[in-house]
Amino acid sequence: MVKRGAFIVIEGLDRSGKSTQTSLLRANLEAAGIPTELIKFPDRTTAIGQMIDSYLKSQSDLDDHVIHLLFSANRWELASTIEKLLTSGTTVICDRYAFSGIAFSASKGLPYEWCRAPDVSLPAPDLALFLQITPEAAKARGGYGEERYEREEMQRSVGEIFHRIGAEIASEGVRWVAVDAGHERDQVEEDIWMFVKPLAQGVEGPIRRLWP
Ligand code: FDM
Ligand code: MG
Repeated sequence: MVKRGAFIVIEGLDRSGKSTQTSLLRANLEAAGIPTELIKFPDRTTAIGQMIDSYLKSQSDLDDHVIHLLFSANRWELASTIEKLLTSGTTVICDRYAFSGIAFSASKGLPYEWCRAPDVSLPAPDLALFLQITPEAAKARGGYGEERYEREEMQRSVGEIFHRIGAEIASEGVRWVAVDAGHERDQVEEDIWMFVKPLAQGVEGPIRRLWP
């Protein structure tokens, strides 16, 4: 049976080391000879992505429902690209995905079920890694930036909703693994590699869909 590429999602709070670790993971996969593509959500380069960027920088204001739908639309813009890559045998790493979509919008008070709806039938990851860090440790790493949502209270409630998502999707059959991101960079890199390595040679079976 021909194998397809693995779909790996990395989630976490701000300052949890997502960008560093997604780059290290890509380098490790490439060093192992695995064709790999790294996609970051939001993808701020598209027309929708530019609206999201302007909102995050507080250069524009949008209704909470509207920005939620734009984040989801931004994933839909890339969904067929992700599918093509996976089918052609490329491993895809996403830095944030639909789980961030729910965690951040539900933190603002939008109903959890409503937040899940627009992402129904997007490609589902074969593995979701959650980089776990306390808001205190994240803050100690140099503080949050200037963008919307980069505040301790917000990060705390986002973290709580991520836990709910993790429990829920694990019971639905998506592999959700929490990695302790409070460790040294090399240790976190090694822990992530331990989970990804078994998938690196490809995955059998069709691409699954959210929410399984
Ligand atoms: N974010 C990200 C959301 O609110 N919804 C989403 O669907 C996604 C993908 O955007 F605060 C939030 C999370 C974060 C902000 O993300 C920008 P980066 O990773 O800091 O660029
Ligand atoms: Mg950020």
